[in-house]
Amino acid sequence: MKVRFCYYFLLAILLVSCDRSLAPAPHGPLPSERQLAWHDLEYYAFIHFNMNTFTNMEWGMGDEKPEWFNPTELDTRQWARVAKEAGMKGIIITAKHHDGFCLWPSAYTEHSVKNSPWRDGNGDLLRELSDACKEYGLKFGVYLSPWDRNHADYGKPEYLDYFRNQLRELLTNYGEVFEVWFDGANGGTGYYGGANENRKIDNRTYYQWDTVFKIVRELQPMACIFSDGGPDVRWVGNEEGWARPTNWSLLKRDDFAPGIAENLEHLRAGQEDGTHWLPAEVDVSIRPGWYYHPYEDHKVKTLPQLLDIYYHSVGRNASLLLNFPVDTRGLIHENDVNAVMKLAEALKADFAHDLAAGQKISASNVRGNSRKFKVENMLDGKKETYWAADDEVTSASVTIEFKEPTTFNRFLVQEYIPLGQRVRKFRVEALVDGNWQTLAEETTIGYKRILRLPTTTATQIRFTIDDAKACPVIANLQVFNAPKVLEAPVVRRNQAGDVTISAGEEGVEVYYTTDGTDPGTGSARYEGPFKLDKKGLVAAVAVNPQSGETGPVTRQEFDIPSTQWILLGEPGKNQRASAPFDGNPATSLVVNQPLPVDFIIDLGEVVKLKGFEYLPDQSRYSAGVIRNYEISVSNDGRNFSQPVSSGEFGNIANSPVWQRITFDPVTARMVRFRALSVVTGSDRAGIAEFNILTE
Ligand code: FUL
Repeated sequence: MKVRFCYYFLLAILLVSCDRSLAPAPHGPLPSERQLAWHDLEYYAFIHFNMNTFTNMEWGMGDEKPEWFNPTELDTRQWARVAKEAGMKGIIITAKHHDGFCLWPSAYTEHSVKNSPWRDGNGDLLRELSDACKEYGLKFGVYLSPWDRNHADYGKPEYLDYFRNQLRELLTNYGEVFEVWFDGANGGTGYYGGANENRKIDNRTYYQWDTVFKIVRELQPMACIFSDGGPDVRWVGNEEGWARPTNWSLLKRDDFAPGIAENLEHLRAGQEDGTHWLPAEVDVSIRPGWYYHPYEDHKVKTLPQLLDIYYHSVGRNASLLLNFPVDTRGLIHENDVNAVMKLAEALKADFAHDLAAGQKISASNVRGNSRKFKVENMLDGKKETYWAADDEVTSASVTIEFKEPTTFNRFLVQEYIPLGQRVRKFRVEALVDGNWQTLAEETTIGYKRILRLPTTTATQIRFTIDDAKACPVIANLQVFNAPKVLEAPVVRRNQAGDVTISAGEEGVEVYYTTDGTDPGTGSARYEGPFKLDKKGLVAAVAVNPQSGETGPVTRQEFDIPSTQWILLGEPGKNQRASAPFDGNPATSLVVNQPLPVDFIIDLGEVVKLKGFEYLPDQSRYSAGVIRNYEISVSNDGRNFSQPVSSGEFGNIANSPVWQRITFDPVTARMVRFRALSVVTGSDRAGIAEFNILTE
């Protein structure tokens, strides 16, 4: 009996030790509980709102007066509503930026809202925002700039107490904080309590980061700490809105420190052999600047740009921290609201219907043939269940068989990251008319990877992991058919008279007319540039070839082409002399000459002029924006008429958009566009585009 018992006991032990249904062992650095919670957020808002909003700056010097901070309609509930409706999960606010002004009545400085006229000095913006976040079910996070250009002690050990005290205030008084944001900009010129000097610090040692991190852990154990090198969330190495397609949530963390971003490439792609779990956060503003500037009201990112940002961040194993530069009223500007809502709608449509759900799925290997790790786990919508392969298997295929031919263009896959990031290389293929076609060959997956694929109709889809650091563990797989983005096409004509039309989305067809009629699928289909060497109107529309759906129509008028035009005189000697006539708003001619500056254009023929159009430089910090102008004409380029038009481009500093001026018709061959003055902050005159209007 005893022998028998021993026999069964040993057999049981043997079976358990061979039981392939045991979960795979974790591989490599693993995410902490707080990092796992953070991964789930994916998309949240940044708000840059502080003293810079009122000084129209990006970085204040620290000598600003608290009285200047005076929002007239501040409403943090509007911010929270917008973030919530946009599908975001939280808000991080610039509690203190580099200029040192505090949005909360800190007990440790006078440089705060308590000395501002806002709410008669009784306001606490962090209180209002944290309350609004609670009301709307959003997480709340704080940006506390280590660099403080206001504080007299910055650079000395005394400042560290101040900094830590402020951190304690932020982490004690406003409920749960999900992320603490430490920016990398550190040390330099500043006001520093009136010293007005340049103070350099050693980023690695000055702040004694370990002590700072301990405070965060003590007061907010679930808060993730962001900086160039974490320790919980890393900067992605650019502020343009993208991570690399290969993106490991791993980094050799000890090689990095806040403010020391020596190797941007590693921040962008992570490190396969990283020593710590350190996922990337993509921070980017919905406008060119982080802070509000009225002159950027027309520079809010477009839907195609925002979609690219989403797919290049959330779609590449990073989170997306999208910034709203709240305006001087204290509201998210209407243009920004429209843009982010368009993005929300588009994302909703992209992921509306999972085509993989409920389909037949099989795998080349299932761990221990166990039900626990069955391949169907990838389709069950639960993040705790996953498909896993046997330990020795580092390449495997999963095939989905559709009940009927199915059209798709998005592929979404997620590793089960509590066990580590494993996949090095994978591929997606489709069975189209009986033949396997490769749609994508990619590298890492991580928490989430979303591929934008060419629209394909197939009976099967095959996901193959070609290489992994350890057996694959995949939690989720989804397939979608995202509708085409049908934006109003951009129609341009270059100096040669060639018209190009772009719809900003692959796989969309464009139709156009040149006779003023409405464009549609019955009109000419745009296949490439075409000539328009006279006055004309191009009307264009984008069409989804699958559904026949059409987008908004663009109607672009063109006057006589600039083919013969020559810029005479000094500005004409500049190499970019053709930039004002090249039909490309992204190129400009900016002239380094004292005002007034004359731009004399020989049109090459005598025309009847009745006006002109001017577009100033469109780069982030618009250069040479002309405010006051004068137009004269001539037939020989030497003797010019009295001005046929002169005046001011109203509000051009704040709104550097197309200006259209008309005047009584006059016949001439030469036009002199004289820049009399430029907007404040500019000492040069420039032109991105110049058109004339003829009778
Ligand atoms: C940068 C800062 O210097 C900017 O002003 C902004 O706050 C951005 C998010 O981080 O490095």
